[in-house]
Amino acid sequence: MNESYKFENIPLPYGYNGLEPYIDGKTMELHHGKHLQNYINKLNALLEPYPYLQNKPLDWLVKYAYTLPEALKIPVAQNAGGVYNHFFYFEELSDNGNSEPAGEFKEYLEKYYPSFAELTANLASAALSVFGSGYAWLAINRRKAPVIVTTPNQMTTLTEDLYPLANIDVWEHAYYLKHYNDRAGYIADWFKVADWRIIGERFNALWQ
Ligand code: MN3
Repeated sequence: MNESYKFENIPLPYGYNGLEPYIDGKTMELHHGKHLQNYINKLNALLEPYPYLQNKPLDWLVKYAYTLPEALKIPVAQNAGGVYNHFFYFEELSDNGNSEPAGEFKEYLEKYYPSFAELTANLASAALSVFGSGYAWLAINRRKAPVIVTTPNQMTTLTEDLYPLANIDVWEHAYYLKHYNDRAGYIADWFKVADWRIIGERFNALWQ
């Protein structure tokens, strides 16, 4: 996530219909083309009058938004968070079907979770527990242990010094057209399209 101003949307590595039947094409089209694009447009507009912020990478803006001038703090946190969280979310999904952790990532997780099913059950339970809009995350803490946490709205884990591996967007715009109020059904479907090979690459990149 080293991009900086002027931010542009990243094309999906799969078609809008690529995640069906788990996540429908219309939801993906609106989520990527409208919701994410709106965060990108707002972030660019916020940074446009501030050249000294235009070379800051996205993860810096997310992490240090609250050090910015008063008028920028909250809107930059919200919109940089919205861009970061969605780039992260769309990147980890794939049309290659279900997959599980492999290699060193699998061995690492096995030290902390008796089974992959237990990890996914805990992550699903966290996603279900989010009150209102937000995310559930699998992240790595400073002791290099995995943690499952939730964040409200467009907050990230970076401000907590937790390095994210995966996030489940549980804003209603992520699922309402297909799943209506059935968040649990959407979460189960998220696991059908989450690509643990990509999540494992994020894990590997943390130690380099
Ligand atoms: Mn979203």
